[in-house]
Amino acid sequence: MSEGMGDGTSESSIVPGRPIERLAFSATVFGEVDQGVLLVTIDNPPVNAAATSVRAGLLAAIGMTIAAPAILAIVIAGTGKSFVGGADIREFDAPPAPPLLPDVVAEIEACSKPVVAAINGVALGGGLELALACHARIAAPKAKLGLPEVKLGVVPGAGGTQRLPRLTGIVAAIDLIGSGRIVDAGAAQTFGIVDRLSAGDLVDEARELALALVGSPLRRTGGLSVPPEPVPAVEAAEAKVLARSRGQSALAAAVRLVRAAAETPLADALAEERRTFLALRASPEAAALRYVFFAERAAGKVDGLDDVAALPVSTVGIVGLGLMGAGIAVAALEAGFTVVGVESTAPAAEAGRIRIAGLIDRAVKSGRLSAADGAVRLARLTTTTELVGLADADIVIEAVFDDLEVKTQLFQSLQGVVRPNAVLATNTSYLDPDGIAAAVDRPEQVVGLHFFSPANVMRLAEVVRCAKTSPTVLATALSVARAMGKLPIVCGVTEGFIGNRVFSAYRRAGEFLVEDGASPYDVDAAIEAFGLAMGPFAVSDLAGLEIAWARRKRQAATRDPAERYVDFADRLCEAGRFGQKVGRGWYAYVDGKRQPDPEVDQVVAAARAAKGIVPRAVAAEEIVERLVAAMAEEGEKLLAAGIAARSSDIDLVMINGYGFPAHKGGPMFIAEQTRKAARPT
Ligand code: 3H9
Repeated sequence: MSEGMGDGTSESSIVPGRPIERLAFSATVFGEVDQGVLLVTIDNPPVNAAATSVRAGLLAAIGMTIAAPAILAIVIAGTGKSFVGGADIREFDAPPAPPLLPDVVAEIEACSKPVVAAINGVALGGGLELALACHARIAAPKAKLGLPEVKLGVVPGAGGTQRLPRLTGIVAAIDLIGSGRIVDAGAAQTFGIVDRLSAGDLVDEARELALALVGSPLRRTGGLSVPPEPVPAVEAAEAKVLARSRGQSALAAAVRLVRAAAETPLADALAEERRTFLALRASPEAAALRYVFFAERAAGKVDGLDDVAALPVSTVGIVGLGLMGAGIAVAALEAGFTVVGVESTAPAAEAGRIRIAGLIDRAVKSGRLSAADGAVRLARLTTTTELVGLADADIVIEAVFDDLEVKTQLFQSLQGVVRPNAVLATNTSYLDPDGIAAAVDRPEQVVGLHFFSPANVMRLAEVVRCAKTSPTVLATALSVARAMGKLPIVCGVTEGFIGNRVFSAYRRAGEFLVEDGASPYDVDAAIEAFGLAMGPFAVSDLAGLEIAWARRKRQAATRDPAERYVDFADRLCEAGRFGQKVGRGWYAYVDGKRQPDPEVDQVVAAARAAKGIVPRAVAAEEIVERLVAAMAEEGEKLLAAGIAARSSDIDLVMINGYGFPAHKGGPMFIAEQTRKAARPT
């Protein structure tokens, strides 16, 4: 290998038609000339992020190509599963270091010789921007492409907002950049992002394509005009993105920049894109989203599982096909598992099958799934009333009524039916899974797998490591949850696990605020303006007030009399105000729409008066601060008790299970930022 890092090799060693030794343009970018084409390979594991050495290497490769008459064209490819996974996110906390990606991209586009991107795997963010600047793009069928920058609180910063719409049109670009969604190579071709899909050897085909372009005028994406589209379609695409923004700035900025592509000269629009990118990159919103990105990767690293392999799973048994069980079944079918659903009676089994088919049908009708794929999924489902139908299951997930006796009896019956190494997972929300495990002969096979409703949609799954759960069983539960598209978070045993414990503390804090003087409506409005989809009182109405009421009654005998206790929720339940399903709870529901109810204000006022509390005005900032602080305090208790492994796991639970806005980082993140800000510098 040449040691000539940074400048490749000397021109004299290049002989057309004959491969030469491997060149090193930098520590991560290598080259090889074959048939007059320089194949530039990016090798920067794990995802070939466009770190400084990659950018420097690419620039050196372009420089050498321009200077070497024997090189006719360039092909750029990545090693491993990635083309380029984007800018190096780890560099975002420091000032940008030259060479800058926009400059590298500009050099590629301006190159006098054809440059072809051979997109072998993921081409995301800056990786796709690099490809967009090439003169042609050929992708492996398994490649995935996208500009997911908004998910990190930024906009594409290396020309993506200007070059993508020149290929796809403004409407599609607003959709793709505004959602940050990733598409497969076939869809990318339909959008006009890639010119062709490789049918055989990607690099050979890219080389042929590059040679075919030699001598013809090059198609520079930045030089294309944006295809005209009807204004209403553009406005509709914009409105769709903005509706999802929940107070984030990156989405609106992305839309504004894409629209500018049709109206502003390229150089000016690129300068504006760069300014916007840099400003957003330094924003608290982007810092929070970067934290969330790395938090998700950290959550996958579970203590004690380093060298533990998951058991192979092909058949998933689900006992109980109500709303939760059906949602779990749909997610399992989507993951490719064979599913055996068990219900207690034939009509219930049939109702379960219809519910599952209905959910799949909804996905087909919305266009998210083809009818053929829907049929394939449904064909992998059987429903039965016999537990013996679970004899082949590798894992059984129970989603029956949340009652300890019902669940323990079920697990005892299951152990006589399933294979000795089958995993037994309970979806309990509040019961003690150790109690369930204690009732079976092989407690090491028992694990908690707590899904959130609707289970086919919600991304969170709490994976509960019981006292005796074996590492293999835990690894298997994690791998099944991941296959089902979930973000599994491991936690220990406590009532309500991570999420419901933190949520209860938050709801209690909401009630304290109301007792102090805020109205439930003030509390909901403040936290909704902060970014949660629904405040605690609206959520209680949706879930039904009677569940928490029953729990409070259970706990009454053991409650510390010195503990602050607010009883107006009890009064509401006594008045039959069980929430949305009965049309009255914290709110009144008129034609399905929630509205404040003076009767609730009266109940609250009476409760305050009984305690001699004179209500005071509570500002929205105080409401948000106290609600978030209550979550973080409960989180600290979970960490201290070893229920959660790291504070970022708690944030992920609240973001993915309870609608905490990801761009705020989570309650633990906010508490840490507040502590940092208070520390003397
Ligand atoms: C951008 O490009 C801005 C530009 O527009 C403008 C520039 C001027 N950087 O997810 P995995 C690490 S913004 C650094 O488990 P997978 C990750 O932390 C960027 N590190 O693998 C993990 O490390 P560890 C736009 C990165 O196979 C390891 O790689 N790009 C980056 O399931 C494996 O990650 C994106 O937003 C990165 N860009 O999925 C793409 N990406 O082993 C973000 C990953 O130490 N990345 N790492 O825990 C992804 O979506 C996925 O990682 C990917 C691979 C699909 C690439």
